[in-house]
Amino acid sequence: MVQDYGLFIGGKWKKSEGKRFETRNPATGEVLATFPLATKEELGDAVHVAKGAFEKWRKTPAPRRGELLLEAARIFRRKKEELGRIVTTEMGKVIAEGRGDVQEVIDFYEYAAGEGRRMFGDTVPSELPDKMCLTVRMPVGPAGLITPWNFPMAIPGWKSGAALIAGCPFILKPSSLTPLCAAKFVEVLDEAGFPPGVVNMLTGSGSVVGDGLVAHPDIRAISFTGGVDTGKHVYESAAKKMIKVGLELGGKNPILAMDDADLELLMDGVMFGAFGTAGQRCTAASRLIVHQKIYDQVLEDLAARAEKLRIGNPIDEKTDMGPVASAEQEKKVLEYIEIGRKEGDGLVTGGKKLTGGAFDKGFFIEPTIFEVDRRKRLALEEIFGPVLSVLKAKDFDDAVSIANSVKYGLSSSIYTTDLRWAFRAMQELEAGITYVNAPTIGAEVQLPFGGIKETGPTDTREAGPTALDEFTYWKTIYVDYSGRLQRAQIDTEKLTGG
Ligand code: TXE
Repeated sequence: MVQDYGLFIGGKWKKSEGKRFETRNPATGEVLATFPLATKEELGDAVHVAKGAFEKWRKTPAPRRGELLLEAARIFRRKKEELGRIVTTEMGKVIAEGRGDVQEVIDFYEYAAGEGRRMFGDTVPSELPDKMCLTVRMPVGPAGLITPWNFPMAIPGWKSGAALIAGCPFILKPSSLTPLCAAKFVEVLDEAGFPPGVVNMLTGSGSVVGDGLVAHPDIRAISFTGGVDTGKHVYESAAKKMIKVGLELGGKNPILAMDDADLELLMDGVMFGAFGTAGQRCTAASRLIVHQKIYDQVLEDLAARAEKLRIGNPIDEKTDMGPVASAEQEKKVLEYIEIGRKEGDGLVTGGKKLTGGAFDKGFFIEPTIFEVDRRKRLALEEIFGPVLSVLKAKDFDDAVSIANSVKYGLSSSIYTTDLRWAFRAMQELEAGITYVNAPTIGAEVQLPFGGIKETGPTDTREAGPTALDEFTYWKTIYVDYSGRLQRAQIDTEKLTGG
């Protein structure tokens, strides 16, 4: 049965005045649920409620906030299978990855809960006697979380976990491709017992709800994951309010394959990195930069491995790669394949939409590999689909220079058995993340996640201890218990006899 959802505001599902849209399974075309396009007024209501809840939530001791996060993690664990299947059904990643999406929420909520008993600041010596100086984190206020469809539980999990432990109520605005995942996500938080108004969700358009959140004067932080153009637009309008903005905008992540690499290990990594989630990860390995000495061998092995991948309904445990997430994604990826052909890139394998039988109902594209010249579009632009560009490098320096020649800087990787190359890659690859002998994907929640260049500003990082930076500001506190006026920079002279 297709359920018609409302908007989650102030701890309740509310009917919306807005028009409705459907969410579908990208493998079968089946309608899964319907959701409203929230109106401007409803956005105003949600922000009002979140602002009201902030007063109480920020005064709730952080360890107590952490207990609620732990309770939510426990429910996510209990419902992991059910939620993982919803991720797969609505977004199209294979079921093992659907479960992984939910596991990432469990991991991060558990991690963030612990932060409730840390959230360390500093105590710093004063230059004057009988005076104490310290720094504490303060919550910035209600936050807007704008999320994409490719990690429909994990990304809301990262953003909300950090906002909640910091003391910020939030309004989640999920991608219109995966609102059901967001609704199920919010249901868990509701069951965990967060106070009304702390957790809110509005489905709707980027222009009304997304833009509206960024522009609203009472929204004090925005955490956004999505495309570069939208991200830049969000950054500009948030700058007008001078609020905190976290942006994560994708990548064109390279794997460097040196001539001393373990080729079996490399192949396993490239297959998972390039074709996991049908290439629709911000950290997907979309470029393989290969040392000329092993280039021919690698190309041959790659084609053989890619052609063995089983494409099909992602809910089937045996499927290696599911569909891309939407008709739009399919169009975009097929356009890039066409660009590759037109620009004279050498098609190694794949290159077609899969048709016939069950394929006709979904958005299935063959795992595709091109040999690409370093100046061509397939070598430089994010495709966000199952398309791998292979480039030939003369040596290590050449490989690094190709790797660094794109506008993105999220993830990177090197396969080598030589420590010199491994350590130089750690130093020289322009990226927020570098893996050694592992593909470009596989972030763990206890470490910072984010990039440089047009992947996003370097002053915020999701996950890890830095996650708090998106939702807190530093307050510096001076406590003078001398009982007299003490003047910094002036009375200090007397103390040192100066
Ligand atoms: O992203 P959008 P889309 C890339 C990837 C993909 C492309 C487009 O290349 O093909 O972006 O995907 C909301 N103000 N990535 O269209 O539009 C929108 O409703 C505020 C990389 O899904 O950026 C959704 O909730 N918000 C990426 C979110 O922004 C607005 C993951 C992302 O949508 C808005 C996804 C506006 N004006 C896509 N307009 C990654 N970094 O991994 C839209 N939104």
